[in-house]
Amino acid sequence: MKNFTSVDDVQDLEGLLSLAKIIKAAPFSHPEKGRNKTIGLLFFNPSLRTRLSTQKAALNLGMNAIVMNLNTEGWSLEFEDGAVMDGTSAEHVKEAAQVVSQYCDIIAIRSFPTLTDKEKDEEEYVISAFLKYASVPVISLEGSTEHPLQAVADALTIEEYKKTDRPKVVLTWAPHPKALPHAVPNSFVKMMKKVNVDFVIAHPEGYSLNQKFIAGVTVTHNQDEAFANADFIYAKNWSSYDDYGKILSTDPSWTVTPEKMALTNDAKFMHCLPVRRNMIVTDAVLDSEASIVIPQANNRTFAAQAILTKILDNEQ
Ligand code: SN0
Repeated sequence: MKNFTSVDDVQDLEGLLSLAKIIKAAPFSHPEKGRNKTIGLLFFNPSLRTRLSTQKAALNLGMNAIVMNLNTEGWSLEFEDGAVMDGTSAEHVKEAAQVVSQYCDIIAIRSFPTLTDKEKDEEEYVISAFLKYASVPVISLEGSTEHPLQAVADALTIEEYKKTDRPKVVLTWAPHPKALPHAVPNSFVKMMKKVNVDFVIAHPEGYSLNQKFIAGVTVTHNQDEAFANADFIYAKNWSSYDDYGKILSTDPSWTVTPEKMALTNDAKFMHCLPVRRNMIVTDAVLDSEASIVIPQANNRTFAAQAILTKILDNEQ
């Protein structure tokens, strides 16, 4: 694997998930693989799990990890080719990406969408610029349209907790006070299309994800109907895609409650975290046996370690 910026970069998903399981059983068995290699983790936005689990994965492989919060500590970067830089941007990504490539063997980047400029977001203008100008592999730590490391951890978690060969998985929209990106649901949808699950998306009207991602997937506006017989409930908020970046609803009837969970086939509750309690999901569900959000977050390390292994080995 050269770069990992999309779920589509995985050629052999079954192989990747098997590798993640092997790594989870023995995370310290290849301490030499990353010797004298450095990963640079560049953040334009906040992070807890992604930062620490990717750093931990790198350390487990004997790599060095250096981290920088570019938004607060770095020079403000210019991304436009040919720009006259007479404004606030001090440095062009062209130099920045080439320079960081000399210090790091892998560059990993988190860059959320603007949620105002759809075109720019869809171009993944930050990650695309690093792909263009960096001379080393690039990993997405959540871009504007995808969060592929999260999706690998999610697939691993479903694999571990499923009770049937083909479980029913429901991705449900849930209310949130802020406008949130589409990256997590987009990558989750891409991933669910690649694994053996019966997959349904439930959301209120106006919250359709980009057709590019959901083509061929069953979508309903009836959450109760979707929850019937579900084995996994994956809750997530996202802002409107059609009315780009807007909050059209905070309808509390979409919050995941014990009553909603009672409609399922004793489903497990999943969320990528951070989660707004009693908005997305009530305390009663999040603190119940049904919730697997903590082991789900733990799998972030093994997903990242599997991806780093593939990149270091230059394997599919
Ligand atoms: C991000 C998102 O893409 O939805 C990161 C998830 C891994 N989530 C948030 O920004 C939540 C912020 C909040 O205020 O709850």
